[in-house]
Amino acid sequence: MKIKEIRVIVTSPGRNFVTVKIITDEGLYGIGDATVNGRELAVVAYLEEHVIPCLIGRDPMQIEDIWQYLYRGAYWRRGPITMAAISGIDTALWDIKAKAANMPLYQLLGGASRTKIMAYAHAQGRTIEEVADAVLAKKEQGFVAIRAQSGVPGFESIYGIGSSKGAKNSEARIKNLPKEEVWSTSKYLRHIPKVFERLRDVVGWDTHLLHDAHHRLTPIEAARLGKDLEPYRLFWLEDAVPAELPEGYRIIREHTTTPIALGEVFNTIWDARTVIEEQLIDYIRTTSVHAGGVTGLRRIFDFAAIYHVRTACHGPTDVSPVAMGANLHIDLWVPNFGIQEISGYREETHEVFPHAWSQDGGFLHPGEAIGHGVDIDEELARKYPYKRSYLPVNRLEDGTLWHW
Ligand code: KDG
Ligand code: MG
Repeated sequence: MKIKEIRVIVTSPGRNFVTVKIITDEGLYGIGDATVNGRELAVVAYLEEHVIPCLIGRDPMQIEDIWQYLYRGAYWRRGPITMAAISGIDTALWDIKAKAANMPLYQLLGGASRTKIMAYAHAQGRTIEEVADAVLAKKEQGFVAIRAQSGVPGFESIYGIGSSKGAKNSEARIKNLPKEEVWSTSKYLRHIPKVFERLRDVVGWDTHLLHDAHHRLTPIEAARLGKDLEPYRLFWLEDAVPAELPEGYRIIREHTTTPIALGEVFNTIWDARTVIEEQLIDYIRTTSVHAGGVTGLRRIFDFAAIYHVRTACHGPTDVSPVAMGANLHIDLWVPNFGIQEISGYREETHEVFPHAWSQDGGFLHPGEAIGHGVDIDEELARKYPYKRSYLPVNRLEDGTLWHW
């Protein structure tokens, strides 16, 4: 079998997605997600100009060799753009291999280790009562794990969820440039423990509660927040501190027993090494789309297992249903599974990416279709042209640029 053609499909059914489609001379094809939110076309150029010409005519069964060729062979290793391109190719190749083997991908990985995949949903609100209502609504839908995000009094936006009141007619929105938000860590730190105190009152103790600090704290601030949240027994505190300095997580660990999750912006096992090896985190949140496909993710998760770190694939709306499908096969197999995020997709996204994976209340399953079970309707995809779009940026009250 040989790789005959590779297409890069850019579509925007509600938001932008970059999808790789690898077609073989025997008619089998596979697809992979290569989306980097806000920098999509950089991955398209990387694939079209530098990756695809090297792969035509190769044996698609040699997944590991192709991975190493694209990773080591480029000399310029790692980074989100390179790794998303490798991820898209790798996921499509695993799709082809599983189809050729006539089995669902999870069987090829070693078979199912569980019958269903626990997922967590997002709940957010501007006020504590709005958050409480949103959490109860998710519980009602059958979720046993819920991430709760709250507005901070005095600020218009609800951080970390990508949209906010007042953004609609802002100058940035009109010019299609990044929206600017305002942030105060001290106000946030005072407010969040009150949110979780109330949430425990309304939701009880059987629902797992999670919180995402979205990289906004320093290590000592994160340590204090973890400590203040201990009475509410969080499932985890996510992305407390940017992990460019992984050693910073030692400070958090020394001060709190609140479990720590990290890794949605990691691209390789090297990014994850220190925090896993030193047992500074409890959950590793890498996904197939940003950390090197099925090959990269499997390697990270196996490494994490040695250190009692459990898995928690990132699953926001910008991780496409294709990567979601691949992640779910890994989730079903991986021995050290923890949880899977799902923030939900718009109807048109589901239509462009028909998938075998399914949701039953707060639990997911990859399905029994051969391959990873996700396809792309290319004709429909053409109806949703790419629109430049950015994540917001964040400033402190004095104008200093901060982490978003
Ligand atoms: O593209 C950025 C989003 O994926 C991110 O902001 C979502 O933090 C996120 C999460 O935990 O889902
Ligand atoms: Mg996050």
